[in-house]
This record gives sequence, structure tokens and C-alpha cells, in this order.
Amino acid sequence: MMKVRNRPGEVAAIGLHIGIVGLPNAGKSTLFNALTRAGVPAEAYPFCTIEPHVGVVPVPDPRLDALAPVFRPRRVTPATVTFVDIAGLVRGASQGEGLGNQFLHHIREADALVHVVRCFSDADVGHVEGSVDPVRDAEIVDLELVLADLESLQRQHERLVKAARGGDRDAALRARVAERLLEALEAGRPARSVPLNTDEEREARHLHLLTRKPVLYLANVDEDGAADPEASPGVRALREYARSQAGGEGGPPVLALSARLEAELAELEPGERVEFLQALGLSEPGVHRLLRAALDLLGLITFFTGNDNELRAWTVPAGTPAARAAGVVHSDMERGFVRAEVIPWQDLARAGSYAAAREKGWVRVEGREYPVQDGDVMLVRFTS
Ligand SMILES: Nc1nc2c(ncn2[C@@H]2O[C@H](COP(=O)(O)OP(=O)(O)OP(=O)(O)O)[C@@H](O)[C@H]2O)c(=O)[nH]1
Ligand SMILES: [Mg+2]
Repeated sequence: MMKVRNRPGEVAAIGLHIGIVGLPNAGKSTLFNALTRAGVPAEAYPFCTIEPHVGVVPVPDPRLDALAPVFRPRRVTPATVTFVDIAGLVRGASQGEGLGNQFLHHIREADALVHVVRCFSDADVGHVEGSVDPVRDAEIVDLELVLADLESLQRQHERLVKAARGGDRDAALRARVAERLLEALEAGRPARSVPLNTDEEREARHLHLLTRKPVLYLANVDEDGAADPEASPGVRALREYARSQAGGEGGPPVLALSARLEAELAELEPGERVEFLQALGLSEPGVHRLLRAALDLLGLITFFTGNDNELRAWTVPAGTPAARAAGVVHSDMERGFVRAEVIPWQDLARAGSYAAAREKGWVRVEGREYPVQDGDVMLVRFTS
């Protein structure tokens, strides 16, 4: 599977890969279905999902609609996010309880995690812990991830110390980073809570820790609470819990939606969907918010390329220089990069055509080091 390297210095590939985690019956498969409409069975019994299901989801982007009349392209290609629906995890998963080991294997490959937390109350849907308590549930899953990292990092640390004694300088730095991360994990805190500089971060990346991956808590609320999820005490408690992980300020984002409602919405025709949303007092499907939040979570921005054949959205880490961004489109474009002609999407949409935009002086010429901005439309001049 293609991976995004979430750093300006590294090559970004096309899709990013998000693992959906949470307790059994939290609504992971239901959310996955809403995202992908793949029709994965979502049943009211635990461990319905045994093999991970992978779905590539286009990111709806109104900016593409605004740009389409400029290019009148044969096809429009949105950015995509790949979701992986994973079997539920229970207490003791890090020790191999439930489907623990398989579960952990699948999330090691993810670039980020969406942690689904049950906030809905439904007597027909069983709860492995016997009651609905979002913060307790989130803590169970988070603790299993910390324990899994602890075990893996202790093993890696031993090896690194040996290698460092043998004179391996890189191993020595990595071992020092591992020690700082171990300290946090031993205190029950996720590895992401440890601030690292760029060099240390590179070393940490090689340790493949689950709790160093960016995470978003997805509060799965009751259908009738979907219009005003902030009113739900569970959602408020979950926000408090997320904030507390960063010492009261910031912390992982929390997003609320009703997975079941979203899955129902996904079944409707576009026209019906708009009516249904209006009737519910919602301006857009919650999964659209989730997709945008997923891009944010990985620090990704979107830029556009267009001609009469294809109008396309691309995602790269914020701060990516123009030449490297061009390389995401085609490696020849990076190798032979001469310059980029850049215009913000609103300006191009307003001008109506490249020619008109050029006449107005709205198209800028940028060099290889120009950091691409979210919403830029880029025309790359290159020699092949
Ligand atoms: N009332 C209500 N029920 C929901 C909601 N989301 C999911 N459910 C129900 O909860 C049950 C379990 O949902 P799944 O999506 O299969 O849960 P899961 O997290 O994938 O579970 P495992 O695969 O066993 O880990 C199903 O019967 C869903 O219909 C919701 O927002 N409201
Ligand atoms: Mg499932």
C-alpha cells in the first residue's frame, strides 16, 4: 500500500492510509461503510470484522467544482484517503487477547488512526464492558496501544544499546530517543506526547510506534443527537480527555457524528441526500468533515493541476517545495523542473481561464524552493 511520508523533506506518494480502531461494536465497520459504501457486514455482535477491509475514499472538494469550468477536463480526479477497517480490540489485546496480534499488525502500517468511541446508547447493541462510557472505552484502547508500544520498544531498545556499544552512532542517537519515549510509555502516556526535534523525529519514525501516529477521536453519537453532538455529555467528556493528553490545551482532535446515520445517508441518491440532510439540520455529511480532518491530521495540503484532459487534486505535506510537489505528479517534472506558474484556485476560478488570469497578472512564477500553498493551482514547466 502506498504511504505518505509526512515530512516536507521526503517524497509524498498518492494516498494516505488511516486505520480505524476502537472497541468491538463501537461502530468502526458502520463508519467504514459510510465512507466507502463497500457493504462490509456490520453486525450487532463483537468481532464481526476479522480480515481488515481496505477502502479508497475520494475526498470531496468544492474547489474542484469551481475549477472545472476553467479546464473543462475529460475527467476530474479528487485526492483520496485509504481507510482500513480493523477488528475491534479489547482489554489485553497487547497480550494477544481477542484478535489482538492481528489487530496490532494492521495498525502498525497505518499513517494515522481514527479511534471510534461509542457514545450512542442502543440496548440492542451489546457492549463488551457492559455500559456506555466513552472516556473509559477510549482509555482501554489507548492503554492497549501504550502497552503494545512498551513491549516493542523495550525489545528494540536492548538491540540499539548493543549496537551503540559496538560503535554504531545512529544506533546511539536512536537509543537515546527510545529512552525518552520509554519514559512516557512507562508512565502510561502515548509516545506522541514527547516533543522531539527533526533529527530525533526521524529516529523515532524507525521505531514504528502506534502511539506516535497522529490520532483523531471519532465520537459515534446517537442518530437523533447528530445535529447537535456537542450537547452530548459523552462528547464533552471525550474532548476533555483529549485535551488532558496535551496538558489541557490542544491534544488529539475530536469529531462527532453518527456512523449509522452516515451509513444510511451514503445509501441515498444525491438529491435525496440533500433533502435528508436539510431535514436533519445538517449542512453536509459528517464523513466529509472527517475526510478534511484526516488530511489536517497528517499535515497535508491540497494543490491542483489541470488541462483539458484531467483536473486533479494532489496532497502533499505542508511546506513541500514546488519541485518536490511536481515530482508527486510525475518524476520527470521534478528532475527537469524549470519553474512553476502558480495561482490560487479562487483567482483562477474568477478569471475564468489561464489566459485571462495571465493578462491580469495573477499568475506568479515560482522557483523550485517555493513552498506550495493549500489551494494553489500549479502549471509546471520542465525539460524532459
Ligand atoms: N444506534 C446506533 N447504532 C450504531 C451506530 N453505529 C453503529 N451502530 C450499531 O452497532 C453495531 C456494531 O457496529 P459495527 O460497525 O459492526 O461495530 P465494529 O466497531 O465494527 O465492531 P467489531 O468489528 O466487532 O469490532 C451494529 O449493529 C451497528 O448498526 C450508531 O451511530 N447508532
Ligand atoms: Mg467491525
